[in-house]
Amino acid sequence: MPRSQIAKHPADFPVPPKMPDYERARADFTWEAVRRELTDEGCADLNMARIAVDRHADANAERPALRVTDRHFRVEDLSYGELRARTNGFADLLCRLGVQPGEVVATLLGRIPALYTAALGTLKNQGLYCPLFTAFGPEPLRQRLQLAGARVLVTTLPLYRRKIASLRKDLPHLKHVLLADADAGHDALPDCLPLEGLLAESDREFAIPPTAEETPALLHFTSGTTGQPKGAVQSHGAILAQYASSRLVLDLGTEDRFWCTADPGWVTGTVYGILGPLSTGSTLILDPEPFEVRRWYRILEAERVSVWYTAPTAIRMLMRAGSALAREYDLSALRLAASVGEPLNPEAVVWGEEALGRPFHDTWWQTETGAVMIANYPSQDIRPGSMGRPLPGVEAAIVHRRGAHAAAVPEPDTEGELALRSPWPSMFRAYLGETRRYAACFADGWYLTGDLARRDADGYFWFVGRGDDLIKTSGHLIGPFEVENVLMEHRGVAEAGVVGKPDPIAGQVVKAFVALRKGFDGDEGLRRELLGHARRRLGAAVAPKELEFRQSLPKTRSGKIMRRLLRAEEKGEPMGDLSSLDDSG
Ligand code: 6R9
Repeated sequence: MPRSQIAKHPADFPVPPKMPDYERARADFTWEAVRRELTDEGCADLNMARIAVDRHADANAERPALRVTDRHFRVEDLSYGELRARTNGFADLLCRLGVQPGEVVATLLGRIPALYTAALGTLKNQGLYCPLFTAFGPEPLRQRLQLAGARVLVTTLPLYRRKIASLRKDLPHLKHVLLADADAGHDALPDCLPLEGLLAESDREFAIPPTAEETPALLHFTSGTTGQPKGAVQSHGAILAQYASSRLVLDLGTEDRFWCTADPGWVTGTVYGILGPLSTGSTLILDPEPFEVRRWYRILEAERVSVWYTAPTAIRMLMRAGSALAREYDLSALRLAASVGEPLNPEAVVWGEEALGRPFHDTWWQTETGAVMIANYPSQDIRPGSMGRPLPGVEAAIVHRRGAHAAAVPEPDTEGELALRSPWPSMFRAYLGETRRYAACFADGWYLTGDLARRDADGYFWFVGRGDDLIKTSGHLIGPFEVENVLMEHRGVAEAGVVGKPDPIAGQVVKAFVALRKGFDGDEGLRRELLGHARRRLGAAVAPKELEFRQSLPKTRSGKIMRRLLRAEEKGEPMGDLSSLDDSG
């Protein structure tokens, strides 16, 4: 692993960097100080939406909060004052619809203003905000909406027709579907309501009920290796870590134009696509269009993006298009580029420096951690290939598990499981309805992340791999179990095993191995049929890209499919002697 460093550029910081001395910042840091900074004297109200929106609207209502581009690069600004009014309107609407605090409001939306209105308005009404991914097919959506017991869904007419309408009968809890694109006063469908029309009738004032730090706020589904998806719940107090990391990791402030390219259906889309950056008073650049190399460079240039948060898959696609293309654009406004979601190879860090004039700063976190926990800070030297060092206020370690115990390994450069000392403000407070599964994530005061890593002698962490079977494809976490279940629905399938196959652009692609029942032929027609079935049920983002037939799949003595062996085979590693393996795989 390269140990070279990319030195920071002092001239890049016209404003002094937020953390000139890392060790000192760690020593001086307290969450209490962050709490004091964000709340009024003597008032412990920690409502996320108040901190993200109203606090800034009160100071300067005119400052742009959202800058929305359209397909033709025309832009429209929405000020903090307008966002306050719209989110008040949404909270008022929820009240009028009889939606109670604690009930789940889900969104199935791209990056359009309605998303921000619904997310922040829900938080003002103390609802639980649950984003869903628009590239999911009906099956993952049904499962998540059911598990969440969602009361309200905000979506668009085409998404409703394609993915939700047929599920409605399976969702008795879902009382209201609000369509963001239906005309005011015009009921697009009999069982849906027009969002904009109702907002126009709503009160633009809303008294946010006093919100305690532990009031539940966010619900993000993340995949498990077995069983149903897990609903990780964060409370309003998570805003402390989301704000602190937006300042220290992303260096954000009121002068910044910040672009987070993450899809709003995943945790990064909520935490750094909405809450963290707004809490610093910066302006969010929103592009509802899909990835396209030239389009992205044009946005960076035209919108004078100063801080950019993106993912390795996108960076690799930009790299493939070449650095000459990047240099055609004026990216002089860009002072910080950061990455998250998958391992960032050292070449990508260096390429950023060459092509964009800025190296990529890697950052690490998970749905469960609620905010960045480990990072290469803008004010510090980057160690290419390393995830960086823990956020001040957070203690990270490499631990070894023994039975129900976990012990920190003091020696540097030892591989083990990455663990974080519990708790911190944005730590998940529950897996919805699954106390045991939640408790199993903790041992001896540590939250166990499931990732394997090393820590070097200087305290930098290096990602080694996942300790489980989950697949990261284009930065999205996919559970093999969900995919296997859908393949098993087909009458020809006897066994299915799903793994991540290494891919130069997406990091991993979803690959299925299938053993057929007697009487079925593993020919091209059936292969296509199965891939088509999976795509219809799961959506393009989750369905396997490749499918291979096998006579049988490797199993443990108790009959569990050993994905680890299928994975090793994909990497060209020897399968070893199957007979000697037991259930520990
Ligand atoms: C924010 C997010 C979490 C998993 C995590 C790890 C992988 C995230 C990474 C990284 C290597 C990084 N991951 N950041 N791996 N280097 N900088 O992605 O949340 O979808 O829950 O995924 O992603 O395996 O455990 P989530």
